[in-house]
Amino acid sequence: DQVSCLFHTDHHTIFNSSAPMSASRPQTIRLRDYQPPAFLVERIHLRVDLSGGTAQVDATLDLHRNPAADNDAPLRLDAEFLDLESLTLDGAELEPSTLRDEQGTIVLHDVPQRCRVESVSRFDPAANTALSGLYRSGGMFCTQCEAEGFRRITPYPDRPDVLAPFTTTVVADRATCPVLLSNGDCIDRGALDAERHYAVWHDPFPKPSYLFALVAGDLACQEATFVTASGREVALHFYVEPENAGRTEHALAALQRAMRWDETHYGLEYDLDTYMVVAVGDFNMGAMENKGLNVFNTQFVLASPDTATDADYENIEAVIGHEYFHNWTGNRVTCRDWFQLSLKEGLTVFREHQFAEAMGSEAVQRIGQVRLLRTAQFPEDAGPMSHPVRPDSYVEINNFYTATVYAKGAEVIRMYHTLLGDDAFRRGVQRYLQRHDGEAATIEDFLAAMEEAGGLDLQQFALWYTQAGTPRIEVEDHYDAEHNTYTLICRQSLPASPGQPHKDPMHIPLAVGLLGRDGRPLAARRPDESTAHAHTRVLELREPEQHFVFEQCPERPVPSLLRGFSAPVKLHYPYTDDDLGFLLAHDSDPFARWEAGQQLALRVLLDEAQGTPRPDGIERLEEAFRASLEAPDTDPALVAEALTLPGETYLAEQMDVVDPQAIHDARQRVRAILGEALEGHWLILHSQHSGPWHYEPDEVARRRLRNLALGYLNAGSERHLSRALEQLERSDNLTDRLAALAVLADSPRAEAEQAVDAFYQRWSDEPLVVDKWFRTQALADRPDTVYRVHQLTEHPDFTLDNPNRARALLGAFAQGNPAHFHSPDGSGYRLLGEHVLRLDPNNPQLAARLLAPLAQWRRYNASRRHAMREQLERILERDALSKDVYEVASKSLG
Ligand code: 0A1
Ligand code: ZN
Repeated sequence: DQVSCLFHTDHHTIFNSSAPMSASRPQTIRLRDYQPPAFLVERIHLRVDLSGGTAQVDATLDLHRNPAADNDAPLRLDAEFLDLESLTLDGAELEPSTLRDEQGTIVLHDVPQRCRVESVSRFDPAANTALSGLYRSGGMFCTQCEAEGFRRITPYPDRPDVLAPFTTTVVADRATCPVLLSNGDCIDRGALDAERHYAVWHDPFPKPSYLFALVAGDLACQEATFVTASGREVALHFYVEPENAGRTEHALAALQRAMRWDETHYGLEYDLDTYMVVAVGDFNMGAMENKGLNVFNTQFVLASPDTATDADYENIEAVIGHEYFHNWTGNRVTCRDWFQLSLKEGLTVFREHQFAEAMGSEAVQRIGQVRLLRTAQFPEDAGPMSHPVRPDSYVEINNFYTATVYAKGAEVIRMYHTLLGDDAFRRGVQRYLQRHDGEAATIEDFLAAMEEAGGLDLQQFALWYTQAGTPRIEVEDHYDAEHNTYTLICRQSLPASPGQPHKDPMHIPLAVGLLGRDGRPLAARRPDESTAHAHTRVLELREPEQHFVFEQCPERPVPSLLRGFSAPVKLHYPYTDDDLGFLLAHDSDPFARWEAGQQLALRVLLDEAQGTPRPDGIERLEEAFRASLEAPDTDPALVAEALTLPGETYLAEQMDVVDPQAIHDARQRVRAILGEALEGHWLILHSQHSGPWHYEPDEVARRRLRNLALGYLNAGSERHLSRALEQLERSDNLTDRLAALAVLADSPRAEAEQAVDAFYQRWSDEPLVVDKWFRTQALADRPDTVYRVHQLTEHPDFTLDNPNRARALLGAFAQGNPAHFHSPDGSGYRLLGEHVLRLDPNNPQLAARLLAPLAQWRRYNASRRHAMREQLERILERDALSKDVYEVASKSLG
């Protein structure tokens, strides 16, 4: 089985604490049990020899007792899947097998105040299919240590509150691994013998083990420099496998922009002499912020017009920025424990969002952020895995790298920004970083810095970290014509969530504006204001019900509520269709304008899905679309957003019992109607050829509009299929080719099927393009989609060993194609269940992520519920299930 084939065992001790659970229930880790580490690491020296069949790791740790911990607490060294050849304490050999607790951790009692631990371990990187710790990807060796991968490399107090300077010697064969990298700066390199060479890296910044990285392989490097604000020159090195040379230009330029932005916006400079980025084909997540040596999923770094779409180019800039911004928010100041994950992730995602808003269109960025929050985070927050931004317990921390911790966490940071204003917020961040530089901090530390910088009491605001679920705000209003007063009545509530039956009222910033009958902003005066004004106001909700009075209000206004999406809530106000049309036409807040259009479309789509279509609704939507299509001087990117109907997942969010097929059919019908009614417009849009491909905001928006047009033209009819065939044939870039491929993948016509095959033949040497080919078919709408996805799992290029490939087919199908995943015969669920079970022994992290859609079973009708549960039960019956999958499956059923 998988566990034993990971290791070559003889007389040595194998630590496999993360081995699949057997009969015993896995342990729950709780925030309230936090204890400071008994020992701190003064320095660590590693020697990692990759030249043999297995990796050999020699580690020397200099330790001392932590004055902040219990005096008699033992020294704990985490270790997993290691073949431990020797372990010594101040030179005396220990027998590790007698020192392990149930978790496999080495527990040493009666250790001197200061001591040295030396160890020699071995493992086989090529057998490490979990992609956690040190593993092989293609021809290279690389590492992934967050959250708890370092213990799979060497015995160590593998927790984020133990920080140490690392010195790492990497040894490997020169022929296969000419490039040897680790964190910090290279201080020595040379030959060991005829075959082997070495490099010594030193990272002076004390860091937790999760930020350790090592890479060895035959890699091409693109180099550039960056001169910091204070005049230091930083070398930027991008490493890729040779076939990807020439595809790092975009990422490199994005890095330079991110470095400059962090200097100008936050006054934060880079701190080492080199910044390295390595692109890896097998990676569980997007990228990793290892100190000075980021490791990236190829998908988020390699860009060329033939292999990356406009969306990929945009994501690359965002992820490059995200990992760079971690250098301060995450690395210089890290997290005390994993419950504080959002301390680094929420803050860094927010900084990434600010960067994207500064580089492009603020409104378009905001719309994208809100779309993602509503489709990925809101359902999570309403389901069985719902947890607060700071969870208070977990079984497997890898399951908590979630939309809640990341995206809702970023919204929480945005609310501080809204409450404090940009200047005070910036000062708060700087204060937090200065005060905790070189430390492992908590969310309370951040909140305290913000309170001081803003001169605010944020104790109630802190509930955003501890209460799960999406708050609901009901707004009513009242106009008193006699006294010219207008009142907004706001009621907030928060649904119960697992372990949290009762909730307290939250502190919620609600940005509002008032519009007059002429469509212009309407001035009014709040009782605490000296004069009336018409600007956006931030109302602060703190009570279950609050009345906000506006005086000197000359007429009954139309309220514009939750401008800029000022809080991650669901807001309800009894707008009429006329009100929404009015806001769509006149609101000065571009986000609110878009939102009014979406709400209008949502009504039409829901009526349609519930079998009560309203012709006047469709007509209104058509008018709104026409107005967008004909609007002069509107940012084309905003027009594209306005012409994109709410997605099926967001529609599902609005239904008590979700009917994925009805939602899909309704959306398709409405698309077909709009396609036909506005055919002339779509034809014009689609035939507006731009010149050769160029990644530039206006061009990107134009391509998006062209491809939207192509989609509408082919919705519900095949009249314009030839346009898709021709576009696929003639385009010079992947964005346009994929848009055409998506249309063709839905068609049963022979020429369409041939084109889909030909696309594969043409691009079969490009893994990232082949991923898209799988994804496009997983998202296709055909009577036999489930069967086709099943067949694709048997395609020679399909493998569960590569996370990008597994996600492209199975992740896209289960999350992005609800109508077919939820096929009434349960075939979609069975397909997913089977592959989760197949994947679990090899890559439990990925298996647990793919499983997530089944957790939502309560939202569906009885027969679907039954069939979904059946798969969860089937999974739970498996012996030796990973902690990862066990936690998701058992919490889903529980
Ligand atoms: N810290 C990274 C995300 C990440 C998390 C876990 C990983 O392996 C289990 C890998 C990457 C980030 O936020 O970019
Ligand atoms: Zn991050």
